[in-house]
Amino acid sequence: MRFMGCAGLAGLIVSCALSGCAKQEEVAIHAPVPAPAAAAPEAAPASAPVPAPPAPAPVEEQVLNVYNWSDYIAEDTIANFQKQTGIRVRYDVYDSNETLEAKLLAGNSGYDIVVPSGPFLEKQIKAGIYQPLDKSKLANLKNMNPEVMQRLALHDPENAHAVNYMWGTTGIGYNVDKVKKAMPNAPLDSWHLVFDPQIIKNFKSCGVSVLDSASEMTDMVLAYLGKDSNSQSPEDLKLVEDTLLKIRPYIKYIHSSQYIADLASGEICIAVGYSGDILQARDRAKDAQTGARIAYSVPKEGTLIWFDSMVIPKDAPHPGNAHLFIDYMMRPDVIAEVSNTTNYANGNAAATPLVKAAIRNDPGIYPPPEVKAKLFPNLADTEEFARLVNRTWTRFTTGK
Ligand code: N2P
Repeated sequence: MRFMGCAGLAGLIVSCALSGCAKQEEVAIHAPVPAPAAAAPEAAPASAPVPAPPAPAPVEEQVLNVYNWSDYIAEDTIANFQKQTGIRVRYDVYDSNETLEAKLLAGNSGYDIVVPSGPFLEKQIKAGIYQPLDKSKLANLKNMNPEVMQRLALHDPENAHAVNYMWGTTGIGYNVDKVKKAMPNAPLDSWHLVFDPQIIKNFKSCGVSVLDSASEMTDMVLAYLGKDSNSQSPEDLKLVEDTLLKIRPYIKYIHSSQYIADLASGEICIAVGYSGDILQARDRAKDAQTGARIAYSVPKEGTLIWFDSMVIPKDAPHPGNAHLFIDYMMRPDVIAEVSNTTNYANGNAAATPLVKAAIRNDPGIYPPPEVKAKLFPNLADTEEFARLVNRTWTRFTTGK
């Protein structure tokens, strides 16, 4: 598991939930700020009844616990929030919705802000684990892009709980030279590149990775097979499973964040991954001068468009600070810098002029209408279908 650098955020409170080192640090940072001592009541004559002193207003400690995707924030986003508010931030990362969900369902996560994708958000809202936003505390909501808000309302009616953080697509990252060498006429614009066993076998030795994301991978194989990507049919799922098992021998690993470093270094030559992560690999390769030329492709059969949104768990210990953070993240200058660093599009219309032209005009990041037409949303599966998908995924990951 890679995380958005403990090093990159030096000086901040960054614990490492995914590597199991969060606990000790949590103890240190969760020491509550002592509430102001209530004024001692005047000594009263023994006979008179003593009125109970008014309860002091609850004081929220100056702490915020954020759980976000890895490689998904600018270097100084958190540091600036800390500086401007005096609120100390503990920032943990995950690289799959399944990891986030397991943590939330276990209860008492201690997180104030989490960032699920649409279909997971939808299920989790229905399960009642998030609190409605207090919009009177979110003055910057006016900056949000109405089209993105509308898309999000499919998962969160009336945008009652969630504010978009970033959005993007899932597609294919590849090393231009290595892929060409392994197969000069490789179908770079098609899911055939990874899901057709006769084609993917050409890349076994240069290395192929896919996301460890059962629901997304299933949707993409359905698109490859020409089926409805949101099909809930067990027969269609059987075809997905057959396809996955046939390509399994040619997959180097199944992981949702390692591919950034490995594409950049040349360790692998193809990754099914998230748009911005793949473009981060491209930039890292340039910066480190590894010589790897990385490109991102949205397959012509179509792919997923997803929206990741900030929400506040019902049991969040610091909901007031969480609202401050969401409002801060809706500042155009703040969120534009996140896009400029991560190569993901944001849902903030007022931020667009502040996003670098190279990013704003990159069709892999802000897809033009003809690409958008090929994108489909990842809708929540029924419980029954989700169970079957998980079974398929176990067979694929174990190769049996
Ligand atoms: C960031 C990946 C976020 C996209 N590394 C997944 N929805």
